[in-house]
Amino acid sequence: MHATQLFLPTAEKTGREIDTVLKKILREQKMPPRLKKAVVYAIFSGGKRLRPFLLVECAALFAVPRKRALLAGAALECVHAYSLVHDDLPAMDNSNKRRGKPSTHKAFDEATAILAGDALLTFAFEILAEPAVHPDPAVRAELITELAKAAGASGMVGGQMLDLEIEGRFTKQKPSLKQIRTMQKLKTAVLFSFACKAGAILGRAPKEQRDALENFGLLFGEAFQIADDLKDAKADKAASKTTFVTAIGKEKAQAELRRLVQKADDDLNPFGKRVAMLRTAVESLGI
Ligand code: GRG
Repeated sequence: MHATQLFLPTAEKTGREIDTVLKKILREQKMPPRLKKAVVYAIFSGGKRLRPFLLVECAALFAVPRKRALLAGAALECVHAYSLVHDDLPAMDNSNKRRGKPSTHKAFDEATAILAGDALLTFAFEILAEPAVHPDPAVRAELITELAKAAGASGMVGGQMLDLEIEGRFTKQKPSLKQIRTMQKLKTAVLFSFACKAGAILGRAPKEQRDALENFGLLFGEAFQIADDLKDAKADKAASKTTFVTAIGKEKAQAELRRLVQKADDDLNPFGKRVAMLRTAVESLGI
């Protein structure tokens, strides 16, 4: 079963709304036709839109107009799509398939895939700078800063670097569990954390609630990564890939997943009944 299967009906509805927003804003973008084709290919190839779903759900807690949350979610999805395009490149994970289809560099070529990734990354910040995201420029600036931090060298890009190191490209030293944990946190969880925090930023949430959602997103992301690794455990072992699961074994990883799910769920307590959907999302990772 896929990690996110349980709460797909609601996530799917948000996903469709995100697709509508992305289609509209991409239609208005001027760029060379081949680049546009590659960007469209990369972003409309069946992603679950999980990060925008979390952003929209968290923003709803503070009565943020849905249109604003969807725009910010679309920006976040652009960053996610870029990361997958670049991750699949021969110099990175060298993956010919993504979501069951040829990866972008296979459907086009390497140079076009690199540029499509670059375009998606920069496009994300262009979207967040739009007044339609929030009338207050200070809120938009905060979203831009936080996304830059989450996606950049101290976040996802840093995590990808650690992943290459752990893979043994530059040294034969065996990675510690702490290093693997840090890598997974940066590579995956920080972007989930941004998703939840962004909802709070858009809603000008009080610090306590914003911190709780930021932490919730981090735990959700860590749990999501372990759930994903558990799903891929057999293939990862065969490919000698180092993940939390291959490092500590399936049983211990399951226990860690349950612990993270419980902690993430606890972070939602201050929000009462309004977080039923988020709770279902969390539970679907660990059951
Ligand atoms: C190249 C800068 C750079 C970063 C790459 C995110 C990432 C870092 C690599 C992707 C490879 C990977 C397996 C990451 C772990 C996180 C993960 C499971 C991503 C897939 O996320 P989903 O399941 O993807 O949300 P969909 O297909 O639904 O969009």
